[in-house]
Amino acid sequence: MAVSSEIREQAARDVLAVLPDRANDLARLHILVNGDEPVVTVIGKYNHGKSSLLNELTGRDTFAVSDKRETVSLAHSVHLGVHWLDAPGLDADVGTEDDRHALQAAWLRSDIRLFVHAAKEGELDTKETALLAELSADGERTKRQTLFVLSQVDQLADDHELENVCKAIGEQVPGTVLNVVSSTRNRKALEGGKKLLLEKSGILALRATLHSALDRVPSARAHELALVFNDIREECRTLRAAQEKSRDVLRETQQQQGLDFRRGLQAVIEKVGGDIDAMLNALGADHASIPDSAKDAYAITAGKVERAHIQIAYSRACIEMDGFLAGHGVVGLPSEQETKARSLNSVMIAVMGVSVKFRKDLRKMFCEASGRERMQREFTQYYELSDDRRALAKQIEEMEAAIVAAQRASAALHALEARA
Ligand SMILES: Nc1nc2c(ncn2[C@@H]2O[C@H](COP(=O)(O)OP(=O)(O)O)[C@@H](O)[C@H]2O)c(=O)[nH]1
Ligand SMILES: [Mg+2]
Repeated sequence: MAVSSEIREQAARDVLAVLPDRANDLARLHILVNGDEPVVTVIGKYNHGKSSLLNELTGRDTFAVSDKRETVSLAHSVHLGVHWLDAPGLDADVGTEDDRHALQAAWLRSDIRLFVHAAKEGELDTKETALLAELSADGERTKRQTLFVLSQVDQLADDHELENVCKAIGEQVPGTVLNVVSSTRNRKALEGGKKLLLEKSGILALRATLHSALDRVPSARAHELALVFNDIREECRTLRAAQEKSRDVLRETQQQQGLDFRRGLQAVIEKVGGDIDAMLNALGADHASIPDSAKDAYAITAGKVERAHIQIAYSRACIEMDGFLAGHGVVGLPSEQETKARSLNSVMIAVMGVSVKFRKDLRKMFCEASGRERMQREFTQYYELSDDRRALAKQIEEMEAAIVAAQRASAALHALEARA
């Protein structure tokens, strides 16, 4: 059943947003979900007879044959219910960026790969053996099939030489069935009506093998479809589990830090309050309100002593609290509250003001519950607005957005799978 393109595109977008490395798998899913004709592609080096082979297999001269490198991008033809794809050669020395794209596309789209190697070249080179290993590993996973075609065998002197080549290759890729063919012989036999030569060309036998391979394509595709869905689903799930764990750890950190701050602040406020209380209790009569006269300008008066005491006690308390706040990253005002007067842009000044003159003000601020609660509340507010705390909150927010994206990917995949 064909799946609507909106569902496919949505799935691709949502999954790629969280799993960008799955682009190829998603492209493959598109093909599998669409259920188009089975795709047979040739793969191998330049001039090994790939295009000729496709022409002989289809019985039509669709694909360009040449001594020069010819197939630059993907050439394709649908014939007898099969989609035939001619890919460029995989020689790195002459390959271009376009070639690589074409090869990738051929790899992606193929259900059956005909790996073509010209007999006169003898053994496989390292590039070919590497590719075969890759094809075989992919085949194990996806059940996509690779048939080895030993081509242009008419170019060998005799059967003995053919045997030697087959033996050498057999040692390189043990257990591989070699489909021995000659496109030239096939063409000649057809043109000359030579039945024996036709048999000897190996094309008929290869066609039969290919036929059986094509019969296995539907079950292979079903296997691959389930496999790719499964892989992506699992990866989404793993990703989400990791994201949720990270978010939980971040939240826990956020909570613990907040708790530590509030407790620490409370302890500091209690301590400075206690110190001030003790200091005030130790003082004698309050002289703050006795005015100094002009004659006292250079004299130490009781009023001046009183004010000095208050100022020192206040400064000490502020320094102690400031030390605690700085240790928790609470120093400057958040940028949106800053004023032009730089010296006023500190949290301490914003909460405490610049000075205190009287005992009753000190007591109100540091010793009474309402004063302490105010400090606790206001410093905690600034703490939450500090850079580190905001960064942490932002991290949590981003992680939550990532979790939502992963959930969306899972849902989109599910929708696609339900309709596949
Ligand atoms: N002798 C011989 N030549 C072949 C055979 N198949 C292809 N060729 C020639 O090998 C050259 C390359 O063939 P082509 O199919 O274009 O190879 P491709 O580059 O792998 O697609 C051409 O000159 C073909 O005529 C074959 O079976 N026998
Ligand atoms: Mg070609």
